[in-house]
Amino acid sequence: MGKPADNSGSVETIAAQATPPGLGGVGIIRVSGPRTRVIAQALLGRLPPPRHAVFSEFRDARQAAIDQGVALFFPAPRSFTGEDVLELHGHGGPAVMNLLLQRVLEAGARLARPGEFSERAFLNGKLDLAQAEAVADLIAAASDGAARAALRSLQGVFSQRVHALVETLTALRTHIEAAIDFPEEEIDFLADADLQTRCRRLIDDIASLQRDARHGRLLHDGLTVVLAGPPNAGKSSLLNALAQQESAIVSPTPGTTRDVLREQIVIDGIPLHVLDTAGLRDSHDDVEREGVRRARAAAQQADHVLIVVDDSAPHDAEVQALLGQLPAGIARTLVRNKIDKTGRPPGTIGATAGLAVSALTGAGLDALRARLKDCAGFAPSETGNFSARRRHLEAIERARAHIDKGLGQLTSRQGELVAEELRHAQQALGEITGEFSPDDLLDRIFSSFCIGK
Ligand SMILES: Nc1nc2c(ncn2[C@@H]2O[C@H](COP(=O)(O)OP(=O)(O)OP(=O)(O)O)[C@@H](O)[C@H]2O)c(=O)[nH]1
Ligand SMILES: [Mg+2]
Repeated sequence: MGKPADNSGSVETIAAQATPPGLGGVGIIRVSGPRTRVIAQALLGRLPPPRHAVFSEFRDARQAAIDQGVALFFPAPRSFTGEDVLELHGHGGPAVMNLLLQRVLEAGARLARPGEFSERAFLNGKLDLAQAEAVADLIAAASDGAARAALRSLQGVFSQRVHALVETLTALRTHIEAAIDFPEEEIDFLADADLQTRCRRLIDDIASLQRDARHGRLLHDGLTVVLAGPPNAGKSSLLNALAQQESAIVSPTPGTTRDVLREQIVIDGIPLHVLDTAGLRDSHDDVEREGVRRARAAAQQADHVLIVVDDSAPHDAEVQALLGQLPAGIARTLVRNKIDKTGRPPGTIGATAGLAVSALTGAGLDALRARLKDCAGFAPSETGNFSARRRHLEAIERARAHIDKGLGQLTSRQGELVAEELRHAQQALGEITGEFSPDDLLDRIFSSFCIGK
């Protein structure tokens, strides 16, 4: 964690337009840092009382009015950044906003870098890292669900879950470390039934956090769906049918698609990235071989793989091979296409949970859309979601791997190794909230924000 920025004389005062550029009824310039009061004096002729809207002229260096509007002063530490903050609400035109910003810079501020306000809020302990990211995610949210989830993360729902898990981990570690300090009792300690119960709870808790975070990430990023399967099965036709446009080339020649093609589709407000790939087969053609390699790589990265087969042709060997290569965590659905040829009824097929469709006639596509939506775990009435990012998921995955490894060592009574793994798990979780954060991580996160955030 960084030190409070306002304790150091070297902290610069930053300013930026907080509202989007362009024309608007109101435009806001935000200022934060130790020179905020001086700047307020210079432009307004006085310091507004804390947290009270004051109508005022905003004046240039020669005391001529640039604009008039509302000024708001938030003294440290009760502000978004934790520093002195001034907001000038003027008229939202590019020329007037530019004049006002130039005047603030001339009075002692410098232009803020992208995300710098949020970064200061984080460094001053106003928000943790996951919450700061939620600010950006709330602003960028493309759907109602994503916005609601981001707000819940901003309010700390995600962070609290992480903290609770870190607390459980700490308690467990303390217990195990105590056992290590008394080696003659270690065996008994580690065999303790209570300890076993706590370990199981820890595993359950991290699994549930991982599930919810995955869901939160999907709300934010959308679901990546990969169409894979043997050549000529109708993958490209399905992409076109789902996207409702002729994006991919369709032809009766097997091996038509070589590059990975990507289309964004929206189902009930949920963004899906659908990827069409080359048909999987052994080929002597270099280009096609590269296409097949890319197809396999895309399937490995998917949230959901649609294994598309031609219902009128044998396909078991290819399907088994593809299934064998998919990592366990990736959802998959067998899609039997071309049922217009076989006469199979559209929709869900018995207990095998496959789906029967025809890209040609559109039969069964509604069921396919519904399946994709269900698999994403989206329920319109759900209220418990929080937003999460890929970075958070990776941290949770790492933590889970350490926990699994550590608890595995518990059975062989290796207390020190267990404690070490739990410490790593704790550190991985700490990266989510920013308790442990490599410097470059902060740069990477905040530089992706917009200026003025
Ligand atoms: N009858 C019927 N033909 C289909 C259907 N879907 C695709 N086809 C035909 O099957 C052939 C192959 O379709 P594509 O969509 O190119 O198949 P693909 O899986 O992308 O093939 P590759 O890119 O070569 O791997 C084309 O002639 C399509 O018109 C369907 O539902 N019914
Ligand atoms: Mg194709």
